[in-house]
Amino acid sequence: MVLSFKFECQACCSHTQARAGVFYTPHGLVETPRFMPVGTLATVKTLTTAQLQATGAQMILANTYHLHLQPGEGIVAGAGGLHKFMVWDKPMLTDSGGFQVFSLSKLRKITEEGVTFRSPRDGRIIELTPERSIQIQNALGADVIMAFDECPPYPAEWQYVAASCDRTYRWLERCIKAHERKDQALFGIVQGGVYLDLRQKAAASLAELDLPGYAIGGVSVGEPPELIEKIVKATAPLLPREKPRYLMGVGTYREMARAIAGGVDLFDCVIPTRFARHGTAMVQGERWNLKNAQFREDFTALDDSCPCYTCQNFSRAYLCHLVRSREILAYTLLSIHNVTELVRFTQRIREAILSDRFATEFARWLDPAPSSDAI
Ligand code: PRF
Ligand code: ZN
Repeated sequence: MVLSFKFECQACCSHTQARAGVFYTPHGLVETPRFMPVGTLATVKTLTTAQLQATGAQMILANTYHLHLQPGEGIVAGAGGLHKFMVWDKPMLTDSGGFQVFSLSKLRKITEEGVTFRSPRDGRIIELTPERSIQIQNALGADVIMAFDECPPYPAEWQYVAASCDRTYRWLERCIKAHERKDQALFGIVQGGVYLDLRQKAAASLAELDLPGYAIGGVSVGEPPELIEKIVKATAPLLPREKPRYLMGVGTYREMARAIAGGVDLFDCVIPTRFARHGTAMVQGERWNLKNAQFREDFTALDDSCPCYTCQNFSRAYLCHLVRSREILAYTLLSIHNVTELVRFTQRIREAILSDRFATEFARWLDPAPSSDAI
C-alpha cells in the first residue's frame, strides 16, 4: 500500500527550480504543478463533483476542523470515508485543523499537548492534539493527510516563532507515531514564519524524516508578497527532490508562478470559489466584478479561450444579470470558470516546463516588476 504513493519528476526547467511531475495516490494520479480547489466541508462550494471533475481538478482538499465540528468524522467514516460520502473518486487531502483553529476559533489556548478552543457552533470546549487530528484524518480517509502544526501569526517575534517551530516538530513526531493507515500519506509542514534561519532549520530536520511529501506552511498570512517568494526559495531546495512539495493556502497567479520557479508542485486556495461568491471572475490574470455596468450588454463569453462550461455557453451579460439578481446559478457558473482558470494556469505552466519554455513564456509573472491589476 505504501508503494501506491510515488512522485516522479518528468522534466526540470533549465532556468529555474521548476519541475513537472506525477504524484501517484491510491485514488489516481496528480500531474504537477497543479492547483487543488478547496472543499472545506466535503464540498467545493456550489459545484457538483461532475462539475468539479470537468474543471480539470485532479486533487481536492477538505478540512479536519470543519468536518469534526460538522457532521463529525464518525458520520463520514460511516459513509465509507470522504470519497464515498461526497462522491469524489479522485485524490483528496485533508488539512490537519491547527491552522483553522487559529484563524477561526475564539478562546483558543495552545500548550505542549495541543490546542483547546470553543466550538463556534455550540460553544463546546474542544481539544485538538496531534494524535486526535491524525485519528480524525484516519477516519475521514483522504489520500494525503497533514501533520498537526502551529501557523504563527504575522508579525511574530523570532523567539516566539523559534519555540513554536520546535513544538511543531515535536507534534510531527507524535503525528507519525499516531498515524495508523498506511494507505494514507502523512505530509510534514515546514513553519518558521518570515525567518529564513528557522525555515532552513525546520526544512532540514523534516527532510531527514523521509516523509512521503512536504508542505510549506505559515505563508500568505499577511506578510508582503515578496516575502512569500523569498521564503519559498529559501525552503523548497532543502526538501527532498524526490518528494512532492505543497505550498499551503497560496493560489494567486504571481505567487504560484514564482513558487513553481522555486520548486513547488501543489497549491490550494479558496480564492476561485470565494471570488465567485462575490461576483468576481478571474480572467487571464485579472479580476472582474461582473456587477459592473460595462458587462450589462456585453454578449461575448467571459474568456473565449476558456474551455469551461460557463465560457462555452454563457455571455458576460447573462452573468452580470445573474450576479445583480443574486441568483444562485451565478455562483456556480463563476466557480466553474474560476476553478477551471486556476487549474488551467498551473496546467499551462506544466506544459511549458515539459517543453522547457516556462521561464520565457511566464516571464510576465516571474519578472520583478509587478503588473498593476493582477491577482
Ligand atoms: N498550516 C496548515 N494549513 C494551512 C497553513 C498552515 O500553515 C496555511 C498557511 N498559509 C494555510 N493552510 N496546517
Ligand atoms: Zn471559463
